[in-house]
Amino acid sequence: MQENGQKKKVLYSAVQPSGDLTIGNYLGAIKNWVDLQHDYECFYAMADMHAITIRQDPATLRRKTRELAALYIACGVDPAACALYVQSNVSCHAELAWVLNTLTYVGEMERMTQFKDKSARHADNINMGLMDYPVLMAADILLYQTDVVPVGVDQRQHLEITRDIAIRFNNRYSPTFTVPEAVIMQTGAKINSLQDPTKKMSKSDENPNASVYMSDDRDTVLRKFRRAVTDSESSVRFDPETKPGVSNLLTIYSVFAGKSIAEAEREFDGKGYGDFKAAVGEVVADALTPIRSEQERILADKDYLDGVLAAGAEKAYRTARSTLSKVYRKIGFYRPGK
Ligand code: ATP
Ligand code: LTN
Repeated sequence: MQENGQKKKVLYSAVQPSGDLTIGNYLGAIKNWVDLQHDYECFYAMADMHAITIRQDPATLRRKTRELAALYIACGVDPAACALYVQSNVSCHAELAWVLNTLTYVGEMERMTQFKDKSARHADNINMGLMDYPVLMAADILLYQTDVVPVGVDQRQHLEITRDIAIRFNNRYSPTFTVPEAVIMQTGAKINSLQDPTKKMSKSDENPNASVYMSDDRDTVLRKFRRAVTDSESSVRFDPETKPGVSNLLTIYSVFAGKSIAEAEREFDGKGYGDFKAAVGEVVADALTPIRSEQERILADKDYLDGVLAAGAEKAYRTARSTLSKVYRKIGFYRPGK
């Protein structure tokens, strides 16, 4: 409940526990979660069921899931205010996905950009799960009667199909699901690669110098920024068209330093790229160091972390099961004694 007695709106988001998170994931997703967590009723998941659509080593997946949970908390996600949980711990996700599959057409899934990209990158493993990825994502979101979903631009198409499926179900049966809205953040919505600044920074980039990972130590962060691709001029100016490298660095600097782009431009007026890149590296390293040590502290306290995840799953389950029971009733599944 809010102070004015109104029920808070529901916010849902998730990240896959595959690969190491980059500062792009942090600025595009987790940082926004922290900023929004007290204004909404929040559900934040580790999407391990989505992660297995690409082949994963079991021990690594388990470790990455815990590390991601600890990272969320280290970044400021408050487990007392939000339901922080592992997707596979709440069986309703798989159950609703099955039902929604019967309202989704194969042609719609074949047209999804991410499916086409990932099919090309993993041509030896184009499994049904990869194609069904958006339906599982729709189930995640719709189970919680979600109003808003903060994601990066790359997820916009999945949000559109989630809305279509919700509307389709509501029309075929009766109003059941809230139709969610995507919230795409402005600054930091897209952080680009340090090596090819026309391309998004991605945790699966093969060039380790292209991405700054949340787990990178100070020296690595400073080195990666020192090597970042810029241009042949020497003026620190924001102009994504003609100066993508410098503009990307200015964006990163402005969000980490909490300054506007204009302030950042003024600060580096007349300075060379060497000084500029060193300053960006410093501000990022200063922000990541305490997050990393906090993450290590949380990971060392297994009882605490397991307690948070068990409580999160229980809270999520209560809401999810209530939606799923309604769905089962509406589609005509028989329950003895009901
Ligand atoms: P992959 O490279 O494995 O596809 P990814 O780095 O794109 O992964 P996801 O797990 O697909 O990461 O995305 C998690 C969240 O982070 C999503 O909300 C996504 O939009 C956001 N995100 C990912 N990369 C960036 C980026 N470079 N800038 C801003 N947001 C990003
Ligand atoms: N596909 C998303 C992760 C994800 C998600 C969700 C995001 C799984 N389920 C529900 C928002 C809402 C990604 O970030 N790649």
